[in-house]
Amino acid sequence: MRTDTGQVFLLEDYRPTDYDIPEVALVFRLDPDDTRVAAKLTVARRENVAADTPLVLDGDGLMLERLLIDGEAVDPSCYEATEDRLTLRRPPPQARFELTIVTRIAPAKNQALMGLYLSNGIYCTQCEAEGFRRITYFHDRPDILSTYRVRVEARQAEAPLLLSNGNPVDKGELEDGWHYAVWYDPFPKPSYLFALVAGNLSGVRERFVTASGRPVALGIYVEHGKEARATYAMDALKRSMRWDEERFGREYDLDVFNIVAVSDFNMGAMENKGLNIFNDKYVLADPETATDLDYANIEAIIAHEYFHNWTGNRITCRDWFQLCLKEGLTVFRDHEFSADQRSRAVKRIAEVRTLRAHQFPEDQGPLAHPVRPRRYREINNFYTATVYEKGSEVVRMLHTVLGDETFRAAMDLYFARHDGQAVTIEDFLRCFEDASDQDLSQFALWYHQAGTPNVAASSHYDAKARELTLELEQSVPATPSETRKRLMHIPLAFGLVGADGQDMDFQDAEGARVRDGVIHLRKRRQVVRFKGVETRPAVSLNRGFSAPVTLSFEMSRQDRLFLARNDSDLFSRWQALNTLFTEALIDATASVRGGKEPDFDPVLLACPGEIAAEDGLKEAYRALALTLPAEADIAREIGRNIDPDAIAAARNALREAIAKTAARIFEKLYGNLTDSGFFSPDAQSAGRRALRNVLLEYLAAGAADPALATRQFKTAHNMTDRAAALTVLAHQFSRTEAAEEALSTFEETYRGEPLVLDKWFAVQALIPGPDTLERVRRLTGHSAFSLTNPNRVRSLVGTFASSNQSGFHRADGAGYRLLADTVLQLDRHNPQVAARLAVAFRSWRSLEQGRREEARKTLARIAEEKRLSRDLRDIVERTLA
Ligand code: B3K
Ligand code: ZN
Repeated sequence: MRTDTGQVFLLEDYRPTDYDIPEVALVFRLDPDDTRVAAKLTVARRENVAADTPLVLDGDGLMLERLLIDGEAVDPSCYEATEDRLTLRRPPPQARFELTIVTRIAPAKNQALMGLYLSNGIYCTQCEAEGFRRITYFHDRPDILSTYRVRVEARQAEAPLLLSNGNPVDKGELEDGWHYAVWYDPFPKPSYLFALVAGNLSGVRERFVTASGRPVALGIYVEHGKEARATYAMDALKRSMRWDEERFGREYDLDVFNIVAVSDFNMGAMENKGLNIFNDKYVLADPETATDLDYANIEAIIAHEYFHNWTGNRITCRDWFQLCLKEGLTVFRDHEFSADQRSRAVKRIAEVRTLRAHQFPEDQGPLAHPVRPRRYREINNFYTATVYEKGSEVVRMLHTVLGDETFRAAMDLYFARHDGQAVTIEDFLRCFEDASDQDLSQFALWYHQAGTPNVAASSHYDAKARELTLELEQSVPATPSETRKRLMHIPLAFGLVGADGQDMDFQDAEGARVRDGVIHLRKRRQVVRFKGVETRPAVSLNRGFSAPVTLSFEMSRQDRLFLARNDSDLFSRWQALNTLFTEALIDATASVRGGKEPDFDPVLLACPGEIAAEDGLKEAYRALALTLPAEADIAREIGRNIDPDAIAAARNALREAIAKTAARIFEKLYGNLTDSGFFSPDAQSAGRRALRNVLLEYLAAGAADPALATRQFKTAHNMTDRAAALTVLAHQFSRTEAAEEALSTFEETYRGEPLVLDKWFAVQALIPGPDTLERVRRLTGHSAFSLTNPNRVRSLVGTFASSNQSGFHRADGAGYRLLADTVLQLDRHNPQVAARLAVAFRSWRSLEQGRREEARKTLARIAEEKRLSRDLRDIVERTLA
């Protein structure tokens, strides 16, 4: 375990290294307990650096066996090697020399899953952010770009497949049943993109011809017998490659592109040059074992990692403060890809829901940080929703502000100007300034300033003057270590919706008739006047969620209902309905806490039935419109003194009231959407299933018995429908015989399918109510559960802590204690996953007093532990601060 030295890294301290390492040659002799790594580094002293300047390389848990300079053993008095550092006190006088470092490592003992480790008998690596230093001593930082030649030697029987980055250049047999392969990657890259895979895997292979006619051999490697489950990922890969050529003019650059799926992985996937390594959850899919959500995630993540080849790999980050340079931009690119492949409005709504569920609470709590942070103790804790999702929103705003053509020109300039370099957010923004001739210094605050801005808006219509006035005011709340905030540039897309539901014309500043547009809010207060507005419109603001802000728009209920029924911008239409639901749920929560029965506006209760039957809308869209805000969404909107039980009661009451109001429509539609038995993962078919399953949830809420859900569970032809029925049974009929029976049938059926059992764990972790804690505790003893597999840990304990509001936030604090126990146990072998789990505490201050105190005590107990990893200590101390 890495010890916590309390060291803080600051952006302003950046300086280049004294020595560069332009070339790396690695030789691995693989053994589970004793792998030998020989690294030959070409070391080049930079200009103006004194000849006797020491060379200091990073390590992490390393054991040095030999050290040579230009082939000669180095005298022990000339260097010092510790587990985490190699210091060459007096490097040779020549400006360029060859340093050979031999280390020994034990992949089988590596449970942190960083560096070289074994997953189910497969050797694999994870080097981002600082895992390469667990393999050999190196300048393990992203501004050191090197070409890599990698020779992998292994026992033929143990590892018939030997992969690394770049192109294959040689292979052959060795003595005693060993063999080898040599790979060369001509594109200089940072060490975090190094990868090696060796094992007994089976491949799905295809060929892709790039726009300029270059053939690329594609391979996706999975466990034997699972080949058929990789075909969807292969299809998604080919579509991604084509899309990047068409939308961004980016072609693939090596002769091969390989993807390997492994079962023990700390996150979703990794974009290593030419050799992406994936959590198998994001590769493997067939109708029997994967849901539509799994298919959509696979498509998005395959695309994301592939897109990194240009945004991240060809152009990389100067230092880890610039993480959003590759992540925010690449998320934007994968969002656009999915929007083009599926429905744009549906995709946008899903993105915004994710942003609000993950990034908003981060931005509003103790872990808030700018999209480009200025300090960190442990960089792995900064792979956050802010860097990724808000980072993507910022790129989307650049697109909104500059328009499609200029945006593309700026991206082209970025690729042309910085190919092969390690750069900063400033370099990136300069391309947009140069391509547009605009000053983006105020816009740049989106990168530098934490916190979710609030925009307060109100409108007034003057019938006589036929003028609409829109008053806008922005404010950015204080966040940790930043109390004074500067005014931001907030691009708000809008439209004026007339009585017929169509967008109305108005006169712009130059007197031209226009229909919709973007307001650029740059001052604290701004008044915008629209002239020539014939009748009073309903104002649709922040269309498409053009800016990631919270919007408080003073608007009559009538107008909001009107927009919920008529707005031509489908995102804003969804938003209007969602706001109405949220307001109703906040009121209902107050009623429950006051001991009163919640009651709801019948007009609102009728909306879901109307939308469900609106044929002009895609099924996937209707499904989203019918989905009530989650308990966590309601809690976030309430903001303080939160009582999760009252929220759950209010939400159940609204669901039931809607179910009663629309019962006939829902029943009929559910019947019409009956599954044909033929499965296709395409967006339209998935949309039909999504709508049908939302309807099932309502119908179950209005029903006295679980018959309908049981029937769907028993007759389902695919995992989407089966898992949805299981969820309804387990959550809405919890602890009934029907629910328990379905759970045990499911367990029986999928005994040998770890990824499906993850769904089974997660469904149970989400059963509402205080008793679920006992169930979760019991399930940690299940034979399929393991603390060393991140997917298992996340599906059971992670799901419980991050998403079961009434279960985790049990009033007696037992949920918090369970999480603390798990986190502490996990921290001993996998700090990254432990720290990630502990993030579930981040909103503790907004709880009601009793729970707040329980959460505080539990956090304090973790903080008191002496032997915490740097990862976990960083999260816990910032959360408590
Ligand atoms: N770049 C990796 C994430 C690495 C996380 C390291 N803690 C996957 C991705 O964002 O594409
Ligand atoms: Zn990424």
